[in-house]
Amino acid sequence: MTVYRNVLAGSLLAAATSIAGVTAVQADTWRYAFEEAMDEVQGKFAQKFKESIEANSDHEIQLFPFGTLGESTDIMEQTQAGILQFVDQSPGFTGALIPEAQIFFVPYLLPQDEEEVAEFFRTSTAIHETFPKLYAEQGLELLSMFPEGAVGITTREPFKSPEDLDEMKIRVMTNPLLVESYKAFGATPTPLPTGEIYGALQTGIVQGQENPTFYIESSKYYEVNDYLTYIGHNNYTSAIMANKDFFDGLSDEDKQVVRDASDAAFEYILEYQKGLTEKSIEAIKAANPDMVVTTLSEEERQPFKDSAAQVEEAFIGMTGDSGKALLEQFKADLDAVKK
Ligand code: 6CS
Repeated sequence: MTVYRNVLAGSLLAAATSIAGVTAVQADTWRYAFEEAMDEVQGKFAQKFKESIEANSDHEIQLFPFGTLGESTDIMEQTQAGILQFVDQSPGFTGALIPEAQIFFVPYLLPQDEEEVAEFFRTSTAIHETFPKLYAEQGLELLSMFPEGAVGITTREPFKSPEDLDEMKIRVMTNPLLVESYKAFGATPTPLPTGEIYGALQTGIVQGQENPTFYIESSKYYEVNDYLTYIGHNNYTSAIMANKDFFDGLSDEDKQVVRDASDAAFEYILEYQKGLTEKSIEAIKAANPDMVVTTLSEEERQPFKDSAAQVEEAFIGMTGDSGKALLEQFKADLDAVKK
């Protein structure tokens, strides 16, 4: 009997070891880099994504915040090369790789209303069908595009009109359409990587920059600029994607785990941002009591709005028929979510 028990125990142990062995082979560590710090919007999204993947599979996610692996263009190259499995890169930078992604820089295209913005990202055919094909051509599986908040412009001197922006150098992300957009606003656009913004503002290489409010607060641009102006021209967009070969090689079950994690992080990040702009403005004012926060009136915005047509034309010039069709789809998707 004892012998029988020992044999049985031995074979159970062997079976358990083999199951453990199989599990160990399947449990991978996936690397995910993003363009912001852990406690900024992209970092919050990434942590939710990680939490969901790790709760629903044996895989582990290793997070690389801004600065740990280089600039935005570096983490994109590393993802395309398969060194990283996931990357969050804003169309502001992807626009240099996928010209159509620059659509997010046609001024006044996205609505101001946060719920409309959220619903657009949730339901848009352009986002869920057209863009995935364009990203796939670059070896990327697009998982989610999400908003990061209304874009504000910080400057050394106040402005209310395109004339006031004359001769002002404004730092922008490195894509040609954003350059066109700031030219149309009357300014002198200066494309620079993220890591150079603060120094450029401090030394006067540029006199201003644009970003969502939480980022202006966390990056402390209020230390070097005293004016924060909202002209209502845009909402900052970001996107998370996977290396396509890696994603295509996953089991159907793992693909679903990844998609579910991305959906969970999307809903979470919309909720997380409720009231964030207002909170950040308060924090900025507390840190720099000299900060003047201005929201231009409809009338004051009009000359900036008038420049949108010229930027739209430039977008079509850069992207041809593909961009034209995308723009039409984008507008139809936006119409569908207008309240
Ligand atoms: O302006 C930039 O370069 C940075 N802004 C934000 C909101 N996120 C990351 C990006 O690199």
